[in-house]
Formats: sequence, structure tokens, C-alpha cells
Amino acid sequence: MTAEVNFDGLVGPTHNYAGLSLGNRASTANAGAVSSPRRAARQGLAKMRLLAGLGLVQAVLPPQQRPDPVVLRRLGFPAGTTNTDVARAAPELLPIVMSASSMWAANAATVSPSVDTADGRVHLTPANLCSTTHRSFEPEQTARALRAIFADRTRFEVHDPLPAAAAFADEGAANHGRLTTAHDQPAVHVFVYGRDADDPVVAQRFPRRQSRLAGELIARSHGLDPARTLFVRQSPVAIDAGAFHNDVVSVINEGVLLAHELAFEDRAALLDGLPGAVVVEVPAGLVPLEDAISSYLFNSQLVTLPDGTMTLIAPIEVDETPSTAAYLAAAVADPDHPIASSHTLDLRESMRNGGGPACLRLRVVMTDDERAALGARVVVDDGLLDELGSWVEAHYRDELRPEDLADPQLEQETLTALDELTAMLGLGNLYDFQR
Ligand code: SUG
Repeated sequence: MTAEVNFDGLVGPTHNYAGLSLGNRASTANAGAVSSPRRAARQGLAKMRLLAGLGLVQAVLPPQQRPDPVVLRRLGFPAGTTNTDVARAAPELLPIVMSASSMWAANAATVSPSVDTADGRVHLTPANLCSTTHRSFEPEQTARALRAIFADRTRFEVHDPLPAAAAFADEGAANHGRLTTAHDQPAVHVFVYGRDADDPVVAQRFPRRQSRLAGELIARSHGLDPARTLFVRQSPVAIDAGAFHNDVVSVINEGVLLAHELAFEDRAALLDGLPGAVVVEVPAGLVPLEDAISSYLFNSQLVTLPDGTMTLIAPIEVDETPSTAAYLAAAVADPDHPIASSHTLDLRESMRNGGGPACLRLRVVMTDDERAALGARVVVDDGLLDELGSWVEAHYRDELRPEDLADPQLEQETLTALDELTAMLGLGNLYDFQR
């Protein structure tokens, strides 16, 4: 059977609040706050356990090594430079090289399932993430991890990330969705972008992270049918209100597009391009854009359960925001609304950095054979979730303050933890320090 597999980014041991993402209002608002890597990782594992318990196929992606020695060398530091050395030599770089931002796996890559590609293989392109400094360090390790997991070249192709230039700026699956009657059927691919290469330079409140060209290049390299790809501009109003990725204001699952009324610039063109889709637009009169962005209603995971109904996996902030709580209750009560049920989760550690349920997952639709060909033990069951839980308890700190990022112990703890993790997940010598 073909299934949508949700790969969640495992929160790394350096999870912290450094205020690194302009345009991501939660990130800015929580700069300098004390984080809890352990609680963050527990919350992430609880989400994976919930989805697996609902009968969905759930998998995990490993965190990245921080600081990354390859990045430090490229920044001109000598081999053997530690986090403590960086703190002494260039304190302003420390939060940037220590960020655990790879946990938001929706930005790891853009994925096209085999049913949609010309060569019948699954194609993945790691996102270059060149719009933010700290995230621009992710693509190399992402590519390495994806190549270890999707190692079978007869079934999978992991492309190189696009070059890290503004014209190719790519944020991965957070700005991409596939609309289809069922996961195993050919889909219309919707690529959402914030700017075009020839946009006039005008003053804007917040950066437009995704370029149209990036989506076009990826669609071509994946061998998607041009007649079934759509390029849609995000509304500048939404970006300037804090929707730095489109998955903050819309979500697609199979034949359903759930979106805020102000998510897209040209709604009419979008709706014309999606014949047969069930488009549920949430009016600003019911859910103001501000509430959509602070609660992350649309950053929920809309998933199809084994019984064929759809459930919404939402952050607890949706319950706590009157307009979104009312919208969701009414949706579930309405037999004609595609959301038949919902679950809310405490993901506050990630949410404080602007990462909700949908940010934490990368969707890969796979056939049984493709799943059986995965090159590592990444599909979770209760046993693996228990092992990961014990691993987090053993290695993660309860609290991390900004100054702790310079602690020499922290880097050592991280390496010990990652070394154990690669053995647990059968990932071989994934990390630079293991080579
Ligand atoms: O890229 N936050 C991430 C959140 C990513 C959310 N992903 C999706 N919407 N799919 C970002 O802005 C904050 C890190 C800090 O400030 O410490 C950060 O990188």
C-alpha cells in the first residue's frame, strides 16, 4: 500500500531561542529566552507517538551536528575549533552556528513521489535555506542524511540543493503541496513563492524567502508534468503579517486545500488551476490573520486516518485562541466540513521559535516497496520511540540559557548523543566527527 510517511525532525540538544528569523514573529519575540531542549524533544516525540498511534506511518530525521566543523572551516576557523573558541573569537556568530533549526523538517527538502515523476523514482531536493544565515548551514548535512536514508538509487534520487543565491532561494516543502484524489494518485503540485526574480525592489516589512524560479527548477529536475504544476504567489499581506512560509496560512491534504482567505495573492487563478479540489477558505471575519499566525491553525497537520476521514493535528494555541477554537469546533461539528476530528498538542518549545506541527514534518508519499528499501531504521514504532525517549532523558539538558551555548560540555554532550543516535537508527558514520 502507498502511504504518506511523515518524517519529523528530531529536536537537537542545542535547541535555543536566539531571535534569528526576521519575519518570524515568535522567533523575534522570544530572543534570549531560556529554552528546554529536553522538553522540546519530548514534545516532538509525543507528536510522533500520537500519529503512529492513529495508524499513520511516522518516521524520524536525525538532528545536525552543532557547531558543524565543515561550516566553521568555511567561515575561516582552523580545524578543531570548538563552540567555546567561537564564543571567544566571534561571539555574534555563536547562536548562528549552534542553532538546532534543522528540527523544522518541512524546510529540509521538496519531495515528489514516484507516481508523479517521469522516471518513476521518488525525487528529493534539499532546500538551500539561503534566506536566513543560520539555516543556510543546513543543506549539506540534510543532503547527507537524506542520502543515507534514501540510499537506493533505483528508487530514490536525492538532488544537490540549488545554488545559494537569492534568485534560487528555496525553503522546501513548507511552500509546496500536492493536491490529488488520494496519496497514491498523480497530483497537481502547488509551488508557492514570495517573490519573482524580476520583482521591483520595494521596501517591505519582512523578507520574501521563496523564489518562484526555485520551484520551477525543482519541478523540472524532478520530472513533474508541466501541465500539473502550478506556481502561486503568496500574498504580501500575509508575509508582512508574519507568514514567513506558506504553511503558516494554508495546508493541503489529498483533495483538500484549507487556507486563510488572505494566504494567496491571486486567489481566482489558484482556484481555476485546481478543478475538483475541495477548497476551504477561512474568512478573516471568522479568523483574523493575526490569530491565524499567532495560533498556527493552518500549520496543523491535516492527515487522512485509516478509516478515510481527515483529522487535524493542531498546536494547543489553537484551543487557547477564541477565534480558532470556535472555528475548529464548528468545523468538526459540521458534517460537510472535511475536518472530521482534531487533536491538540503542546509543542510550545518549538512554537516559541515559530515551528508548529506542520513545520516539524516532511511528507514523503511512498509505496510499500519504497518503504522497505529505506536505508536506515527511521520508521518509528513503540519500541523505537521508547529508545529515543530514553536517549533524550540521558543526554538532553533541562534548560539552556544563551550563555550556555559557549559551554565546552555542551558540544561534548552533543557528540556523545549523536554517536549513540546513529547506532540506534542504523545511520552509520553520518556525522563529520565520526569520519
Ligand atoms: O525558519 N525558526 C524557523 C521556523 C521554521 C518553521 N517552519 C515552517 N513554517 N515550515 C524559521 O524561521 C528560529 C531560530 C531562532 O530564532 O533561534 C527559526 O529558525
